[in-house]
Amino acid sequence: MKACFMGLGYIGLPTAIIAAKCGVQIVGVDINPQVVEMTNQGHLHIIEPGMEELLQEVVKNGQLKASTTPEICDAYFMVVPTPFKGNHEPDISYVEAATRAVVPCLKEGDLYVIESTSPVGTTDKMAHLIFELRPELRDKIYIAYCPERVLPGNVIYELVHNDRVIGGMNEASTDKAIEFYSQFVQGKLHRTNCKTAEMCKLTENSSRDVQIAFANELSLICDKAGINVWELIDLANKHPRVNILQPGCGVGGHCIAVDPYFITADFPMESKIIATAREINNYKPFWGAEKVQNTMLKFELEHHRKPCVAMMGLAFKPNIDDLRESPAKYIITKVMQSCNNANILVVEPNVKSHNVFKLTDYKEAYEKADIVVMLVAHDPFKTLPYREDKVILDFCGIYKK
Ligand code: SAJ
Repeated sequence: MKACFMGLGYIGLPTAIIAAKCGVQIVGVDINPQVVEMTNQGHLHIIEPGMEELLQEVVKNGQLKASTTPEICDAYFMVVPTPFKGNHEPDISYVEAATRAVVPCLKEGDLYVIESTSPVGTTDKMAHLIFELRPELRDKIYIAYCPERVLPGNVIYELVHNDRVIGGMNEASTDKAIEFYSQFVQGKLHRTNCKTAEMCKLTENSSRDVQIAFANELSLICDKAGINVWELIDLANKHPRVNILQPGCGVGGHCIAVDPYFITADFPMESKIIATAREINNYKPFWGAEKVQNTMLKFELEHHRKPCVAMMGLAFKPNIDDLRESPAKYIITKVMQSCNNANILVVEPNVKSHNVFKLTDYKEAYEKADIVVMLVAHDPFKTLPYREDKVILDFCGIYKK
């Protein structure tokens, strides 16, 4: 079995590596020649614990090679980004480009799978494109959609153990895709059709977005009402059928803050809760920045000097070094712009250095600061004792105050 993975990013590369480890011959394709070169040298261009050792092993034993162009294989996987355009409209141009690139390689009996998070109907659209370009392949190839579900940082375990949803264009396509994934997935493989599988991925991330929005909304209400939101949620969660998530400084990353728009763009009249959740979660970092600015002004009025402020955390969630689409980064940038960078200490223990922010050690910043803003619940921050002599804005529940 020889498989081609189109896209060697945070999902494509680990999946290709795990499949190679389980005996599939892999050609990994990426448009970025640097990624291809690094991969062929056994160097991981993404950050994922334990993955580089596996890459080196499969490159060394010839199970995986990378290239900028696809070649003739038995199965093709589209694992490219699906961002959104200006007006939150999904952009499936990378999926289309990857599909066009593999079409000349397709032959009777091959399997074509989309893993990229995609709006409902994308698999049908790509099938249409394939058959337009290669009409002789109609009913001769297998087409399916199979979304990924892994949590960055825990990919090796989750790729193998998570259940997967597999939706074929027809029963034979579902069978063929299940046959492929059962080579390396130990979780259950659930059968469905491609539209349901596409919607399932969007539903999973929208569900989390809505639940986080509920927690964030509570935090706004509690702030006004003078109620400790952390205590409130802990108490409400004592009810056997209530399970509220934690508020934070917003929703970051490239999945949960993006995927719900793939539903709202296509079903605007029907997706009111999903759209509102997006608004609430987008508003939270804006609210956070205002809160910090107001606290700084209050301090200045009371103490007749500008405060020193420690901004604790830059990443988009706890204990990772990924800063992309981070609400904490947004808050820091906004606050710095409003005060000409004066007296702001930026802390991110998971990153050595940053090209925009000068980073300060977390203990040093905490010691020096008059105002401490807890933005991300990184583990090291939890070791800092609560200090009554400082103003502490706890946006992520370090002290639950
Ligand atoms: N967050 C909160 N409060 C919470 C939980 C999370 O504010 O109680 C925030 C985080 O700080 C972060 C954002 O939400 O800014 C997203 O973090 P996350 O851990 O919820 O999710 P991601 O984006 O790292 O990964 C998600 C996962 N999806 C679900 O849990 C439904 C993962 O399984 C998916 O594979 C991934 O999206 C993806 O690639 O789609």
